[in-house]
Amino acid sequence: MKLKKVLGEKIALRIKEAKEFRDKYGETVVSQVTVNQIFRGIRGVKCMIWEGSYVDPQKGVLFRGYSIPELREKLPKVKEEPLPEGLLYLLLTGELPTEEDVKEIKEELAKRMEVPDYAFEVIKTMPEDTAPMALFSMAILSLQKLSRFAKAYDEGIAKNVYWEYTLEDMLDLIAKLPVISAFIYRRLYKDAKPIPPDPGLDWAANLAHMMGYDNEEVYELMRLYLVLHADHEGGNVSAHTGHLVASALSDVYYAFSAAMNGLAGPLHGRANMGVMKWILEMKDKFGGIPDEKQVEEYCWETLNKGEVIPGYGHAVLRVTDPRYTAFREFALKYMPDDEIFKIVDMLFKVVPPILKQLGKVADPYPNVDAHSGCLLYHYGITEFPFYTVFFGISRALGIISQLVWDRAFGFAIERPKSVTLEWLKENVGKS
Ligand code: HAX
Repeated sequence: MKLKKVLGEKIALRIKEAKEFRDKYGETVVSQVTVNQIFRGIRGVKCMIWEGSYVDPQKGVLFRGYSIPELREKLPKVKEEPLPEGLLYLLLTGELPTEEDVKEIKEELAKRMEVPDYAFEVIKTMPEDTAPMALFSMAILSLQKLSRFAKAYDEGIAKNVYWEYTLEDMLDLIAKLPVISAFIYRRLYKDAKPIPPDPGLDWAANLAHMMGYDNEEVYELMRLYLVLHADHEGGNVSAHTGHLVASALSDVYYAFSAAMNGLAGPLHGRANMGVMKWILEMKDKFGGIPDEKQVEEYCWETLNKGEVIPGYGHAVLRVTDPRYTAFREFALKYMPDDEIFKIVDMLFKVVPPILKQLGKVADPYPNVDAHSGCLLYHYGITEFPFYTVFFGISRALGIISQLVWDRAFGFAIERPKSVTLEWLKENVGKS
């Protein structure tokens, strides 16, 4: 595999670079923690290496330094939207892929798509009203016995080859995610008959195909969707969870399944479902597309109930999320007259001034979740509890490629220090 060779060279260089840096600055302070940060999600404390992406409050996410518009332009494509296979190459190696590199990853994934029956049995055994994300996480965990890293570790391997087995696990698992997700989708919402993958299709288009959506526009949407959600640096709940669990040398299956449990939360990946539910309730309330005044009234009603406006705000961003903008461009091109898109667009105008008026919201602008759902809904994928699964499939690219780097860097098991309120009172209150 050329990918493995290139990555091996990059890793050797990067480890040397990191060592030299640590030799020089190892004891230098990077971040301090205030009492408020301890109580508010350790927000902003710099304490982790995450190579694939960085979120700039003003520019949004940068994947290995490339912005979303740059990626849409520079990554290899089938039609107009970038291929996630190319992004995976970039996330792992830091280099833009050639068409050949993408072809190699596409072929590797196609070879590894087969899912053992027991994973499907796990899904089938569960009640049909089980949350799709719970099924997704369980199915991933059920595959753990496939881990090549876990097997090799038990047999005894040197630390400097951990990353090679993690890379194999990564490709194995990423290849299978569309297959198990489509199986969950068809079991919960369609006739429960699985549609076999088409090895000629790319990873994203195959997902749409196996779900039952054979339409070039849906293929394009999936490519864009799976690229845009792939990574958002390391501190968000799912990424950090994956990194934390893997720091115990738990393999990719354990770590990514755990990450998905975090993604399922309403303040994280479930927000895309929350947005659609909220918009459809608004539409019902006003008996069709509301006007701007009604949208405003609905927003205040939500806020006065003590709820958040879903899809707005962000822990790091301070501008409209460029992923939102990319989806907006897609909607303007393919579905400018869609009713839900019109409401989404109205919210874009109405919500930021309202959130600014509240005075406490750090980022009054839309995040990716404010837009993603309406595109899926337009193509008939109306089962919005499933939307977080799409997010999860995509996030595998960012989280698991970092786990390969975690193993390459040989990071230690994570163990921050917790304290009691009494400790704080005694040690901080007295100073
Ligand atoms: N509506 C109403 N109030 C909001 C708000 C919103 N959309 N966003 C933030 N606030 C409130 C917070 O609840 C907080 O209020 P309290 O002090 O009373 O608790 C205050 O503004 C300050 O919060 P913040 O510093 O601006 O935001 P946080 O970093 O704490 O939280 C969140 C970031 C994304 C969790 C938050 O903006 C939110 O709840 N947004 C709505 C849900 C959402 O869209 N989540 C998806 C985010 C993207 C993502 O991770 N996707 O996976």
